[in-house]
Amino acid sequence: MTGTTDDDAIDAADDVIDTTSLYREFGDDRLPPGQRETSEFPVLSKSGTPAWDPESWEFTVTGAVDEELAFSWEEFRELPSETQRQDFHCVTGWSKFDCPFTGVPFPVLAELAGVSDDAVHVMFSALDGYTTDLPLEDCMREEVLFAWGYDGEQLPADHGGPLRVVTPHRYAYKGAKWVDGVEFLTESERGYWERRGYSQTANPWEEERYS
Ligand SMILES: Nc1nc2c(c(=O)[nH]1)N[C@H]1C(S)=C(S)[C@@H](COP(=O)(O)O)O[C@H]1N2
Ligand SMILES: [Mo]
Repeated sequence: MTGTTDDDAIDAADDVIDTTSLYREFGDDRLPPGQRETSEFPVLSKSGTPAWDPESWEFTVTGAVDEELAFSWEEFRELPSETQRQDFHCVTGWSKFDCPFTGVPFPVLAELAGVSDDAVHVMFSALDGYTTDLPLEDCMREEVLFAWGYDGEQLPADHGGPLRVVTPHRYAYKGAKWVDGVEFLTESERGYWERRGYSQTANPWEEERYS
């Protein structure tokens, strides 16, 4: 992992870590059951693409941590980042293979904040009012990225730029676009789609679509 600035977003794509074999942990096939592969990258948002201001944007880490953290956009971009080739599985039935995302692995942020022993769950929040939740152990993986880059460019706004979460081991609604906060919880809570009947665990290889 190397520190990066906006200028070397493209250089960061040079060393790509292939995480596409993580499916072997969950099933025999790279394509989860009931999914079809697409080369498109559809946009799925509950409402429109929110505006953001790099001057006032703030990302916070709160809740059951030793030290709550707040980052400006400039500070966040100085965190150690890496580029991974990842698969992306939408609960509506499409999967996109080999997505090159660049960003900060979840465990890096967790380490900086110091996660409390009684933390068991995580809630992500976003600029459009979206929230999504995951068990802590499903977040503490190198493949869960706070991604600011896609295919060597800044992440497009429709796909969650400036910053989104990606969760290649879970359906993609677990990855909050326009993420601006992560809260560590001592009890499980439900996010936007989880309150509306979607699965809390969302494992594509078990077809955990609804709860
Ligand atoms: N903030 C926010 N994040 C979100 C959503 C949303 O509406 N708002 N939609 C989710 C859903 S249902 C999916 S499938 C993916 C879609 O990401 P994409 O638009 O880049 O394909 O983002 C997820 N993250
Ligand atoms: Mo989705």
